[in-house]
Amino acid sequence: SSSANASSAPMDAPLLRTVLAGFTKPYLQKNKTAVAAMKLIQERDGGGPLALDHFAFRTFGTDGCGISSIAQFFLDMGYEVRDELRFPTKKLRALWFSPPSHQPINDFMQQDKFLQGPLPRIFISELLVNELSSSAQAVISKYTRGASQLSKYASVASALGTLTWPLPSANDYKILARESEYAAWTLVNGYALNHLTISVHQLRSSINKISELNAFLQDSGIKLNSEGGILKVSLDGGLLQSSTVADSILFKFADGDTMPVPASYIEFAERLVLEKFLHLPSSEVQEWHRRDGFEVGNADKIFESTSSSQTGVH
Ligand code: OOG
Ligand code: NI
Repeated sequence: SSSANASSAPMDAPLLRTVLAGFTKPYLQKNKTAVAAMKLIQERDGGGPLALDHFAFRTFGTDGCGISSIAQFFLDMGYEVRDELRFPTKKLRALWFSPPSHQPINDFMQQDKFLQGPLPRIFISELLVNELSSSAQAVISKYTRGASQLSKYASVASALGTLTWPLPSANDYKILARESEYAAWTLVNGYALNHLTISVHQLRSSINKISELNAFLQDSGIKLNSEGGILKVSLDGGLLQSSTVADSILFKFADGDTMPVPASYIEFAERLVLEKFLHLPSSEVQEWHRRDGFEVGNADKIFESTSSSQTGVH
């Protein structure tokens, strides 16, 4: 048929691959710990490419700046919306999106051959802005109102490492930080890649078990998020996650003030083979034979990777 169908976008769509790589460029420039962890893992694992489990973004759920703004690019590229996750205490909700196919794209990030493997899932959260205090809402809307008409360029802004709203003031940042560290993070980082996640079970050495990987990273001096314990395990036992503590970077605010703010972090996920596929020889196990999706209990603790309780920066 000649009708346009986003969900049948070609698997080798160069735009998707190039934009995914583009999201990682500002991330790799800003986040020393993420880069250090990736290098350590790659060297320890024999130098092969690292497969990616998912990319994550944060948004303000108001004025058209929420999940849908950055999700649109992925939907147009053939991603499909999957489950909603809710975090009432943090006043957040999230959606995750599955890639157009589980086929490996072997030349993903081909320039440096650093990241290859299956297309990553996408995890996008949004702050339920209308549940915040009126003072926090007033601060957020100062920025999101003007950015509303730019929301279709969220992915452009992310890949190019820019905000869609004016440079925030230090005072506005502080007002938000008191009430929601997620809000403060989003004000200064915008649509920046919040983290990418290494697919632990796709590694080839003994660090393809997340407990081994965590020990290796900690022995190498990488600080991991300790909220609720280093290792986060889903209720069904099939999704195991850990993450670093976000680096702090010096942010120059609109009024000239400079303050350290949390940037991004890196996550690690091991997905176990589902019970009904345990009979398969390991050489035949595909990504879709494993525990898919996300887990509220894990995610709730992983969000803390950028919080002052983990970074120690108040
Ligand atoms: C997302 C935290 C949740 C996961 O994989 O469950 C998460 C965030 O920090 O924005 O990444
Ligand atoms: Ni994640």
